[in-house]
Amino acid sequence: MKLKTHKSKKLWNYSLKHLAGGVNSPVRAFNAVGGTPIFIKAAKGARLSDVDGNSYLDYVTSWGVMIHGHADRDIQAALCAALTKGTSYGAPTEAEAVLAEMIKKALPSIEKLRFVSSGTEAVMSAIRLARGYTGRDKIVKFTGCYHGHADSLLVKAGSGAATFGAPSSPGVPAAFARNTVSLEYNDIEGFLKFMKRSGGEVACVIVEPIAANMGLVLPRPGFLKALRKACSASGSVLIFDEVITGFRVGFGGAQGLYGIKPDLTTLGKIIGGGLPVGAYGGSEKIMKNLSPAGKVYQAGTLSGNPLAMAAGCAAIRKLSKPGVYKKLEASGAAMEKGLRRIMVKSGLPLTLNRVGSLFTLFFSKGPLENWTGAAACDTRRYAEYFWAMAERGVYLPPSQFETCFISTAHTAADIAATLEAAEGALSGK
Ligand code: KE4
Repeated sequence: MKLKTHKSKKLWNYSLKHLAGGVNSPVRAFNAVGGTPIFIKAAKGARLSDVDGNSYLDYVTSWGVMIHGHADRDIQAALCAALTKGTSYGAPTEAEAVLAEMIKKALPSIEKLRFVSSGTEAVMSAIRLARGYTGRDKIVKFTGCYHGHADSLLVKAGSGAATFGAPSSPGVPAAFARNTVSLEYNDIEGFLKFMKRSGGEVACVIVEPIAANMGLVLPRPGFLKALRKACSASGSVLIFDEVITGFRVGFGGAQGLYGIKPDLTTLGKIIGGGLPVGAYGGSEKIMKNLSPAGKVYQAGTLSGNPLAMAAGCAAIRKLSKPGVYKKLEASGAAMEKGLRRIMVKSGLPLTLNRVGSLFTLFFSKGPLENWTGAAACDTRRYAEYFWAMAERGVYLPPSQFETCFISTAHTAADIAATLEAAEGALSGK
């Protein structure tokens, strides 16, 4: 049935008058799927309600933040308690160190950490720290991985890929981009060849250990190990950007899942329980170079904000309970089993990648192992699928190059309803 969108349309015109591009983050403008962005009024558990009264099963979950579902009772209670004591002091509080200790216990590669207010800020600071620690300027990233909007990372593979990066956005100085090399994700040989030649100039290699910003793309066996070995050999800092995978694919993140110890880790999303938080941390040897102990400067008015710390502690505490990841895996496996049946029945060129509660249905025959593969997807077909699912009460990421997230609030009945919607959406019924 056609979605009622009258109020969303009205609010979209209002927002376009006051907000740049009508949104506070580009993907929300629905450019990749067309149509009017859906304005959300409220959310509870696995469901979103929009301003026109439509209800959806939510697989964006605020881009992976809401692993416990929306308006979680325990997180809300922690926030209400913190709220009575004020909202921001700009001074140390106990809660910051408590949350830091919880994160360290989950991710033993982190001996010291620093909270900031977004994933971008965490990555930007980690890169500066790696450059300050090594005294080198060059950094290596992988095409299709997204690490936030810091200048050093808005860089696409330049001509000849493994030479200079080129800005992927106006405003990023070419001189800046030249210090970033973007290689192909999962291309072990290409990476080793580059590091053999230039590893001594590389301050850090930053990677999404499981890539979730080209749609979900898993590391090939040996890929992460090759990064670890080459960084150790060249004295480059290995940074795992776990803003998405941290506390998502397991309590120990992707580094726990794959048993690879990075030198620095960046975090965000889940650790803030729905409030703005980022974090970066690693070995004492590196972290002691950060101001005020060391000379690498980084600061932030709302870093370690009491409300965000309270929400983050509640969110991580809930994840430490037995059975949480077993439930997420069971939901993910049920989703995968159902989608694979529907994919065969549809006869369409489709590929499904999944790990735990993360999955992406690609409109391409695949396999999907890097950006080259992802870029070949039929994004027009994805856009049709997005709207067909929205009309059936399922809210997917408004881009083929994002990942779906299942929360602990999604029930078996929700998964079944989603599969029924997908069967209809893919068969046009
Ligand atoms: P934020 O600055 O958006 O908190 O985090 C940046 C970031 C860093 N690293 C990874 C691996 C990320 O996925 C992100 C941000 N993720 C996107 C969604 N894929 C945020 C959504 C948006 O940009 O609106």
